[in-house]
Amino acid sequence: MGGNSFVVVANRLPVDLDKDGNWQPSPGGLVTALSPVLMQHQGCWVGWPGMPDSDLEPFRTEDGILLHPVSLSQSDYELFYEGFSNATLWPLYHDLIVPPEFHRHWWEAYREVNLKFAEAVSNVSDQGATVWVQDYQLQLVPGILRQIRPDLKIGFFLHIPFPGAELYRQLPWREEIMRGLLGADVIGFHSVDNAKNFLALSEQIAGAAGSHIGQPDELETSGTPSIREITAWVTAPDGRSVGVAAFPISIDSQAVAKLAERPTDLKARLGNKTLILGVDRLDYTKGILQRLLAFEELLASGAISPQDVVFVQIATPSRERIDHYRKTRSEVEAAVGRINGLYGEVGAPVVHYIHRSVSKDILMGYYAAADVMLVTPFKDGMNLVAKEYVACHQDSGALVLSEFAGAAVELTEAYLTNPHDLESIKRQLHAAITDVESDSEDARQRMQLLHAQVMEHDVNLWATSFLNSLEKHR
Ligand code: ADQ
Repeated sequence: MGGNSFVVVANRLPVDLDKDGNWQPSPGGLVTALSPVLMQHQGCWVGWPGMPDSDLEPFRTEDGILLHPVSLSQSDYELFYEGFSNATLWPLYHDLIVPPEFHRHWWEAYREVNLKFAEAVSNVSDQGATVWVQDYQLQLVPGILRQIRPDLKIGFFLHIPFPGAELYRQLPWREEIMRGLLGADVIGFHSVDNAKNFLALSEQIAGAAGSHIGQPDELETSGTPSIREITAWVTAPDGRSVGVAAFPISIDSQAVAKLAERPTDLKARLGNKTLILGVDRLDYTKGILQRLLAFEELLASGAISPQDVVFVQIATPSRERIDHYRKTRSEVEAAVGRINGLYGEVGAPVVHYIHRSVSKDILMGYYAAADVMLVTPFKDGMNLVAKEYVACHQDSGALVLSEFAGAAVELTEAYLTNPHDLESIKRQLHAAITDVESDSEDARQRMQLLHAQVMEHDVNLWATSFLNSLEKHR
């Protein structure tokens, strides 16, 4: 029992089992963000190891992080993870890009699995330990822990957007989830807008529960992206005050920039053309098809030529059993085939499509070589890919970035675009290509500003700011 004074709990452990049976660090925003923090704090990570019905003992990563596996059954995986987390909450929190499904048996599984995670955390946490709960899959964990372990300091961070109250109120279990979140001492979001959405909703729902928001005006004064203090307080139904604030997540900027220094022959292998890059999980929120269509229309109009440009899209397989993900993959792959059929030559495709995960050093080589990075989500909590690209470029290249990515709040010097408007993507992509091809001074200055922003505001600042707020609050 106990033994750990700092515990991170997330749906997944930060490792994957490879085909030789060895644990490898896994890709994904959360892992990228938290690994350096845990190594620094000698912390313990509670999570699911990634395969159903496994019964594993705690073990350590090569970096020395202690991992406590939580066992999920095949049915938990289907109902809690694929169902409620990824087919109910994910689309609801991303502004209904596809319709969320509401099923009572998925909700039951979500509650049971959250209870299982909370019990696992309770078992490994010392008296008075700090527990940092991560993301939308575990929103009931703070509330359960508050009941069974009132001695703990509990933080919660949401990695995806928090929608407006009008959308959120569709959720049949909205009050239970709000009460679950309000079990935390501090609740963190990527942006002030997300925090405001949460405050508005907790006012409506907490009103029903007989509590109120304190000092909501403080949010108004915190509109700068770098603010990392408690910005508002909510009085939870049990009378505790809960801090609510924006903590924009970031990357291990120095480490990323260093990896990008290694020379690659990628540009030469691609015929020294202007290289346009996309890197995403293959998810319908990421707008991969839209950017391909914009690229196709620019080729069709003759604004760009297959002799001069090449597009590489790296898309990690994701949630492949869920219908909307299958559909997105088919649409993307059909577009890649069509564009290459029309504009590619034998031995020289105009779109290169990689549908697998790649190692960090190879990925950084792509970022470093890319002249234009295309990041076009319809909605994204933050988007670390945009920040990784910027860390790899001191004063070269260009970032085309969706206004609807959380990163757009900080990366204001990017070529901002509305991914719902194909003409807007075409315009900004074309401007970015033209500017880098002409080595424009303006593009260089823009990248310098972006680079400075990301180098200064790194993941360590994000984590220490959140943890300091949690410490202060108690
Ligand atoms: P994601 O939706 O996974 O994260 P993102 O923030 O872009 O999106 O993070 C993806 C991470 O995976 C990046 O670090 C990237 O390098 C890596 N990656 C992507 N494709 C890869 C590939 N083919 N091979 C190897 N690595 C790959 C969620 C939210 C985001 C939020 C993060 C962190 O949806 O909005 O920014 O959490 O909070």
